[in-house]
Amino acid sequence: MSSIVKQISSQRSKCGSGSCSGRSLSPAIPGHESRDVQHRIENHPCYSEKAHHRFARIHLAVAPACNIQCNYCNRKYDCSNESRPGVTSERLTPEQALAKVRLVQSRIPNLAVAGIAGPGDPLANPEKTLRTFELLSETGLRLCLSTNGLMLPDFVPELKRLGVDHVTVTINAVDPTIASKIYAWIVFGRRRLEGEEAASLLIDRQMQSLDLLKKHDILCKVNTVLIPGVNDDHITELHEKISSKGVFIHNIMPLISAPEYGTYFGKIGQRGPTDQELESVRNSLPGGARLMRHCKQCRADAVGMLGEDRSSEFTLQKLEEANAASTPKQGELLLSSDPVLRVAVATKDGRIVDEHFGHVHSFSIFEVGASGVIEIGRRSVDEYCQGGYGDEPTLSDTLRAIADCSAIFVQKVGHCPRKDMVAAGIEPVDAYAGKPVHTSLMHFFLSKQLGPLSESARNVAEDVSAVI
Ligand code: CLF
Ligand code: SF4
Repeated sequence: MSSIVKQISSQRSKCGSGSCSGRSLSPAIPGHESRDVQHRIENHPCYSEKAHHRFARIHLAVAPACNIQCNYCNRKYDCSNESRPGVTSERLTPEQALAKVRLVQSRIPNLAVAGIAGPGDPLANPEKTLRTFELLSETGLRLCLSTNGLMLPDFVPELKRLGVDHVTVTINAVDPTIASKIYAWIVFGRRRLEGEEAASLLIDRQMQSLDLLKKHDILCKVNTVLIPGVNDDHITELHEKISSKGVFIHNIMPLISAPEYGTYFGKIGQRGPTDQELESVRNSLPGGARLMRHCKQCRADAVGMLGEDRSSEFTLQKLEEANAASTPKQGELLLSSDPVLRVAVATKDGRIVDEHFGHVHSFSIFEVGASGVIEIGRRSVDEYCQGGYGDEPTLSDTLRAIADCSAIFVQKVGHCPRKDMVAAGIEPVDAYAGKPVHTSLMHFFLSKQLGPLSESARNVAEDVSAVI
């Protein structure tokens, strides 16, 4: 039994269940973001419309509980703030979530983002959510969170520490009278509050959240559920308020309501907006945060590109079957007969090729093949640059430490070490300086292997090339 399968089995038996800087982040003109922001959204399918044609995301359903009751939500189903009503997800433990991500990474090479968006509110389940992000830090994926914002002020610094760079807060009103028509109750500090008292507290906490996200330089998206006759005349005020707090992008989503979903709004016959009403509200907004128009209201265990649903390919049962069939050793790709390249990458955080060869203290070692990219470990080396000159014995030791790699990705490398690398059979590559590690590795691999690969792989290569 593989270690992954053992992990899953033991978790099952336990739970028994099977679903920088204070810079301004708000671009005055969409499409003219700073290089830093551009880099942070270029492979996030929700924050960049361009990226949603090229990159996939996975949602990890590790958070079952919620601390508020939205009138458009039925607790039998997933959090409607990031999910269509009426679909349920398999709950995962954090360890199962990591195993699932590993499998998906091996099958969907353009996977770029891992998000936690339910099925309840991630921060009403802080242990599971934070533990999952901790485990995911080794995957090289962008980490994303979606929350109602009630508990967010307590966790922003921790989320930043864990590498969560994108946070969505669902805010449906900034006026307590209007909000009290949308939320039945909230639970805060062991107290259950209702009406305008509950709505005021929730809004205060959401506004605090936006300030803290800006302070900690985390990109923020606000989701708003458009509810005709309830908050449709209030969207401009809401949009101006959140824009003034540095929110990057605003996603105004239609209420999806039907009696069979069993929600309060469904029962009282509250309708959702027509396409024309939705567009009219979006088009009436003044400048400020850019607008997201490509949301697919995906489910809390969504996998793949936005708008495609591959979650059924990655259920817990499929995960167990795949691992039983392949029994991969740690560090091996699932399809061991595939050609595989091993590459040493100079990267500080495992995500970006951002270190000068002369300053590296450890290399991340990756294997890349047709079935995906996987990090197999880190190798420590001594710093080659000794303040103006390179230390030759250190260079020899470094090249020995990565002798099994066919290439080395660096931000920059000098002429002398470059010659020695080539002589040692290791290709120095600085073409991906400042680029995402996983995408760059896949682009490098596909460029080398294009001939023997299938048409679909060539399509992936073209997609990846477009953003490199
Ligand atoms: Fe998921 Fe949400 Fe992150 Fe995207 S979804 S947690 S920001 S990675 Fe995206 Fe799906 Fe719309 Fe959400 S299309 S429902 S906006
Ligand atoms: Fe439902 Fe999400 Fe609202 Fe909680 S925050 S009540 S899970 S829609």
